[in-house]
Amino acid sequence: MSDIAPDYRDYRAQDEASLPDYLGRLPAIAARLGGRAADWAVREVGDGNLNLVFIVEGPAGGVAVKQALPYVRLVGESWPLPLSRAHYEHLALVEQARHVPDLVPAVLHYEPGQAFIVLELLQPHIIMRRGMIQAIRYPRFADDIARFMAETLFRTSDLCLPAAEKKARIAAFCGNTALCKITEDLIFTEPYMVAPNNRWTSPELDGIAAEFRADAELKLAVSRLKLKFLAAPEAMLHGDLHTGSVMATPEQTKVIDPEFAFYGPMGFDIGAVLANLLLNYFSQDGHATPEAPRADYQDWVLATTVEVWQKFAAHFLSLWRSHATGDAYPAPLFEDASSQMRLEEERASHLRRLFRDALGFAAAKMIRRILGLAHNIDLEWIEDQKRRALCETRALRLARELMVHAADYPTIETVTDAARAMQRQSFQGLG
Ligand code: SR1
Ligand code: MG
Repeated sequence: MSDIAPDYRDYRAQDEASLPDYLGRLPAIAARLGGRAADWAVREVGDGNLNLVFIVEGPAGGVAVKQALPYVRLVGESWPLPLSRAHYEHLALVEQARHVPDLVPAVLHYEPGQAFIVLELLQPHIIMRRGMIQAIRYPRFADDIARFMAETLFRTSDLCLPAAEKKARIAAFCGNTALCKITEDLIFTEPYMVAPNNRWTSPELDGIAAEFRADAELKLAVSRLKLKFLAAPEAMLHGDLHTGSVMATPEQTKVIDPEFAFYGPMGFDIGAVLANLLLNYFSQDGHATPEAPRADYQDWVLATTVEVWQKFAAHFLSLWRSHATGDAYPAPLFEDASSQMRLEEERASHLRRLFRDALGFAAAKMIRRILGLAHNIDLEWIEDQKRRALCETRALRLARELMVHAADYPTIETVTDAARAMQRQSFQGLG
């Protein structure tokens, strides 16, 4: 593994006109598309915050091309961002494919100097967040995302890897500092201070935003989480594991976009999934109509939230029992029956700590999507501003509670019960 990012001297941002020529020079890609480059249909479809994404279709098939831009797309050229994020994304995709090849898109080609990756075209998958806004159910999701997290987190941790190998992998991702800095600022810092990037539903949320900025307990809790994010390289993280980083059909789940990958605390990825399910849960009230109520769908979202954690914990524990080949908890120390029993208790208590971390990170991710720069369309697409503010207030109130009192929520069911109770709350002037 190398941490040396490519040379970008010949980089040029592609557009719909230039891309076919470029791809035409790649024999395997040209064969996959079929016909002549001039006949390929190219659409730029990127709707994320950072990159260009093209869908290219020819007579024989299609591909997706993701290219990094030298700046943050959401903001523009005033916010430069290194092209090297494509290098880290590629490294992460390759690593993930070793453990869960069926849950990530196949990499068909990587062009280091152009910061682009050609990927299998996922059809008829859609971004799961968009599907959830339409109340589409994803019966495979809990199983799949639980396996994705358990496999990628366990197998890149000290529970599975020898120390020297683990350190080499940490080093390989060390240079992804600009992407980590986005997380450090936008998730753990700015929502709790006056910052030009922040925005929220105003004036309805002005009061709660000010309250959070003055809330010492909350700021200490989020700072503890930030320290963990900065200083706990437990495993290779996806780094941005929200429902916009999942392409799904009811039958299949694919995790995309690991450009924020680095070695960090496991709870960060798990918390991202829990947070985005909870945010969607609270947003449903804003999408419901008398003709199409969403209560049943909300039940599905919370049942899925419970399953995600439970299936993750079961899969992670089973890997730990069967594949503990790392330098942590050395096997010779735990050969006798009594030590083995204690080790099993230790595993359970480790999972309890991990759950607590995950709740804190989930809370931080809920708050940043409502008070920080980058919001979720689950909530943003609620047109009635007062209704949106009500959904957001419920999410913020639950998040504050989870972040400050994580220890009071020992099981995932206590969290979903609290979400249900919060969903019944009304707040003066909202709704
Ligand atoms: C400036 S980038 C904002 C957000 O977009 C990505 O999806 C990450 O979540 C990042 O924090
Ligand atoms: Mg992304």
